[in-house]
Amino acid sequence: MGRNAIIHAACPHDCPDTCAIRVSVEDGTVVRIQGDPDHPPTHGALCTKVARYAERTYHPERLLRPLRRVGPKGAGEFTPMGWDEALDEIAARFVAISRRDPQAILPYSYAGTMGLVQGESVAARFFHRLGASQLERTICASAGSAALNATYGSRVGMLVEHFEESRLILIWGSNSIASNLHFWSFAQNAKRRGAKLICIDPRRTETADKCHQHIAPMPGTDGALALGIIHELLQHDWLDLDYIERHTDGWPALARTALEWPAERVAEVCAITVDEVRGLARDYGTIKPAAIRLNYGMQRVRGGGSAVRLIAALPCLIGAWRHRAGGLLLSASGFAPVCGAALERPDLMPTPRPRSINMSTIGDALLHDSSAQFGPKVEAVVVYNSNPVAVAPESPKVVRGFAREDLFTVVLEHFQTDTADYADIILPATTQLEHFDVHYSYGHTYVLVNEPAIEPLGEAWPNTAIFRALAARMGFTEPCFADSDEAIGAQAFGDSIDFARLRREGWIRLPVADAPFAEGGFPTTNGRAQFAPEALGVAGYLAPYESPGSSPELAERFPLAMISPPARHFLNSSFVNVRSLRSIEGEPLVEMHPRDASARGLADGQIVRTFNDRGAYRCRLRVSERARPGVVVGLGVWWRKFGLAGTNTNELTHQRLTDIGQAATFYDCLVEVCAD
Ligand SMILES: Nc1nc2c(c(=O)[nH]1)N[C@H]1C(S)=C(S)[C@@H](COP(=O)(O)OP(=O)(O)OC[C@H]3O[C@@H](n4cnc5c(=O)[nH]c(N)nc54)[C@H](O)[C@@H]3O)O[C@H]1N2
Ligand SMILES: Nc1nc2c(c(=O)[nH]1)N[C@H]1C(S)=C(S)[C@@H](COP(=O)(O)OP(=O)(O)OC[C@H]3O[C@@H](n4cnc5c(=O)[nH]c(N)nc54)[C@H](O)[C@@H]3O)O[C@H]1N2
Ligand code: SF4
Ligand SMILES: [Mo]
Repeated sequence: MGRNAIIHAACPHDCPDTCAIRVSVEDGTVVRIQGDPDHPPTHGALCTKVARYAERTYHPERLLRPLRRVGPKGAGEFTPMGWDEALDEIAARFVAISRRDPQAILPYSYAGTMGLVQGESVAARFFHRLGASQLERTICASAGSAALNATYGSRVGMLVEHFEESRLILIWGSNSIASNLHFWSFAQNAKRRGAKLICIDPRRTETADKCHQHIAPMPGTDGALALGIIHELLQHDWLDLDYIERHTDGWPALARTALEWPAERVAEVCAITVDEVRGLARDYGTIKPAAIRLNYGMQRVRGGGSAVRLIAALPCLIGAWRHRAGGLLLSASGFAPVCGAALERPDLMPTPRPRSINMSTIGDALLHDSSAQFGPKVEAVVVYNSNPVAVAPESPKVVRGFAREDLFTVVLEHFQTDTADYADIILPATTQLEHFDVHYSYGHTYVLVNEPAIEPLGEAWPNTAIFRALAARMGFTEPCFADSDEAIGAQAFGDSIDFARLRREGWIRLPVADAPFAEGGFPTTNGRAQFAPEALGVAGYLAPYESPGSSPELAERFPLAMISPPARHFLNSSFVNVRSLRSIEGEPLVEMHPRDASARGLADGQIVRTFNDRGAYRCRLRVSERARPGVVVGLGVWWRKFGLAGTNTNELTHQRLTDIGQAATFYDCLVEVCAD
């Protein structure tokens, strides 16, 4: 930090790009935020959102003092209080609850910052030492992660830089221009060099517009499409039998399953044409090198884990991994040498281990009474780096849970989010410009440092400082509670990274081979990719919970499938309150295909009611061919308070979990739409 300086920073957001940033400071104020031109994946460019990060940090509505609730829960009425008073009160409540059972205290956090220091370091140590309930962090990626771990042994894949040499790129379940912009630059370079780009997405996104072909299956049917591709690969001898034999296990069983999926059956399940299935398989079987940019959009459905397993088999079947520009990338996070145990100190937990609560079913958890099976009723929640009232599924229940008068809620935040409205005490947290952190990425293979550029604004504290102060008040004397943020940053990667060099240079490339699986060597127990791992058996197609095939009675009443993917100018529910970005996104909308709109007598621009048995959501209708027939799209996790009726799309989603990985199934959701 300096009055005038250029600082090495990193983007903290939950985005695969994890950009390296240069922050220019003049007179102790941030004057410019730029992408680092030397960092290959960032290549000097930031997205529109984070280019405005200073606007977010200096936002007039930043929370800059601790606050105590004075109105009813949810009303958002607070009065300032001092730090000592706030921390004393929280500690006193925790001591009282812990005497009964510390598992009645629940941390709730996700990836508001992806930083290893301001994420789960001191916070995790604190809750482990306290014996609080564990949180299963499943709201985003755990289905795909579990599937990759099962198939490849870890979350590993192609290096993002190599996509520019691919000849065929399948962009599968991802709107790269919105949510993975720096991958998109490499894909565009490939396109300029003659590669074919195919986008597989129920919505015609801005990414689909720029690909050579767009295939729009119904949500949750990707597993069937993958089986259809495998079927064609078999029929046409487009397999790399040598690679299969030497580097995979379980092919005969997978082949038997795929034989049951001729293109006609696949086309019917996915609601696409037979030619689309056959053409896709032909391209995949014959254009080399072929790369798949798989993303998390396609795994937020009941069969999301199985679908990722099937798609992860594809590059093994054609030997795409032999070339550095072939293979698949869903996540590269398994390459990062993160010392989780040193950061989080699970050894501080009591035995037996406290129970775990799945964050994707927080609504049910908060409404659960004590029972032998569940354990104690949740009496206190500490929310940090997350906005569950807006982002968690089935918000009618989440809201009822957070509105409980007998629940003590503490929220560490930058802004008065929908969740902060339900807090008893709000603690003001620092932003990325004000604190130290270190980062890895799930979309590239570099680690980065984030040096603080400016002093904390107002009375904001880093998450770490807040949990350190609470630990002291609870009488936790373990030396790890005295570690500074920089010391924790050094522990994060242990000896794998030269920490002094990281701080000097800003980022370091991890030593990952160019074509890491050209000769097999997957990080499984025997080095082979596993198509039918013992615990999981053969992957097959699993229909969504809610679809005409699997729940015909429901589909009769609610015939439209709703998906609610990210908005380009928000980052989940972050940035929704940044005026310049909100004005680009406009207002909450649902998109509907003209055919579905005219069948309902609905017109573009009118206010509609989207509903199912769980709730109703009012917003403006956009009639658009971006939505395929049978699908409605509600972009973005809007703050509920910006919605017409104080709700967002999660009013309609449910809390059922994926087949593997116990993840949320946001895009597995039937609705009907009518005039309001
Ligand atoms: N601008 C921006 N960037 C973001 C985010 C954001 O909110 N805004 N969020 C960040 C986070 S937390 C994450 S996890 C990633 C998510 O990033 P991705 O996983 O790449 O997700 P999206 O880009 O939203 O792409 C999801 C796409 O999948 C499509 N989709 C929905 N259901 C299905 C399906 O069943 N099958 C197929 N094939 N496609 C489907 C949607 O229409 C959407 O276009 O992005 C990160 N980046
Ligand atoms: N309907 C629907 N719902 C979804 C999704 C969807 O596609 N559709 N996407 C899902 C996905 S993929 C995800 S990842 C989740 C994301 O859900 P969350 O992880 O809750 O992400 P955000 O909504 O960005 O909220 C993060 C909050 O953390 C705060 N924050 C940021 N940095 C810090 C910090 O350093 N300290 C503290 N104390 N706070 C900080 C921000 O101000 C912000 O309010 O949402 C999920 N919800
Ligand atoms: S949100 Fe993603 S693209 Fe934007 S600056 Fe951050 S890492 Fe880069
Ligand atoms: Mo996510």
